[in-house]
Amino acid sequence: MRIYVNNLNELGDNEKITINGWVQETRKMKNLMFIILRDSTGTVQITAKKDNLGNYNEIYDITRESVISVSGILNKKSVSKSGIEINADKIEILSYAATPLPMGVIDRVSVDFDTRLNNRFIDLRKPENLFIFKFESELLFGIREYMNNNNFLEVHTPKTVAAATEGGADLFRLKYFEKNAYLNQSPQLYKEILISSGFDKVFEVGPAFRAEKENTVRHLNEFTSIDVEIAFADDNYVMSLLENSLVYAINRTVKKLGDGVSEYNGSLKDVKSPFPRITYEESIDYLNSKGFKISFGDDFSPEAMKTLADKFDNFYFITGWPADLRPFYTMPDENNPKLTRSFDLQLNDIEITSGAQRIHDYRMLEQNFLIKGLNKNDFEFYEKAFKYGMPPHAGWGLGLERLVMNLLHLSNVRESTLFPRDRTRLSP
Ligand code: AMO
Repeated sequence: MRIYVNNLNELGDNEKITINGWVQETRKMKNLMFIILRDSTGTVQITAKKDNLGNYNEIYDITRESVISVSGILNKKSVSKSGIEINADKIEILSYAATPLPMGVIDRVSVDFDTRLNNRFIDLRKPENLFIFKFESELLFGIREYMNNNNFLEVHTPKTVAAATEGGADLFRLKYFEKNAYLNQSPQLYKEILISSGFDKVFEVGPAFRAEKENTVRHLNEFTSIDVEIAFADDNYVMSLLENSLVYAINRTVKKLGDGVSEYNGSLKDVKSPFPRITYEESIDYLNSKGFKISFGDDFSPEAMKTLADKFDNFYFITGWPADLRPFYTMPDENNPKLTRSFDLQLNDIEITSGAQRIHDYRMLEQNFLIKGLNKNDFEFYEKAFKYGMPPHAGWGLGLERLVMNLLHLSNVRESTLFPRDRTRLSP
């Protein structure tokens, strides 16, 4: 059993242990030195005495961020800050860190974001950055658990595809032997095909690619999409599923990670469903009452979204979007064909989910290809699945990085992306 820093409290005083990690800091006297060792769970002070260590001289010159393995005796009555230290009787150097470091891990001097991303391997050693991805992992686990408890099938659809999902623009093209192919923008068409296959409730977590040129704090060119599609469901049904799965996953994560979460967002423990709803048309009325000049059919600017967000504490839905602003597969509203049975879930001023009830009648779908100026031949593989028995269905797509960014109050979606892909960045 490996021992981690956060296990030390549970162990007995004077117990003999071995622990591994990075040399975060050293403080040296002549025959005595202190090493702050860091692992993925925290830091602990190592006391290294010349008398106890055959390789003391070597250890004395150890560089910051080198990797070591320490065996010694646990002292739980230490005068160090944490009250715990390890008196080393053996320190093995597993890997030397070169100097100077490209950037520090705990240094107070701040480096610019590009330097951080260029040296992401070391930037992620900062506990506060590691925490973002612990949070993401727990959150996603909670969503998966919720879906699993509700009999969803987790599926994996292709990312190299022949047709555009979300309309013609924003596609990364690639050569696929003799053919032209694209990186998929969304599993949309495939998750719908699986509904015709009788899979009933599917969900997928996978990469989605968008060749959007916008270089903003909320746009990535590759992001992680959590997608859901359900047979015999409408827009209201999948909105409930969305709010309930999010509340479940957030509560579970807050319970597991505790105070760490509060440091980023103190109000996360208060998130409750159902989330408030406002229609697109009500949003326009509200915004125009605040001095905006928005007409039916306009999308909302970032400034308008900020004003609207002030009306709500947390998550809220904007429902009933105009057909002109939604993709071809969106079900029109039977009471007003200019509108659709669609929604966005907002968190603060940022859209984190889009969803809708879908068209399931292939004649209606064909009509929509025409309206949207799409070539129906490109979608033959998709349309075919609608001709031989397609249930009514609905679903949504949720951007994982945007969700984490907003829940933890981060100012840039790149902070919640391990290795971001944006307009100018393709490495690391
Ligand atoms: P949409 O295109 O709105 O809908 O995408 C769904 C969600 O994915 C996230 N997202 C992004 N995140 C980071 N960078 C981007 N460039 C980016 N683009 C989208 C957002 C967004 O809300 N097929 C539909 C979903 C559906 O109806 O099921 C779709 O892809 O969080």
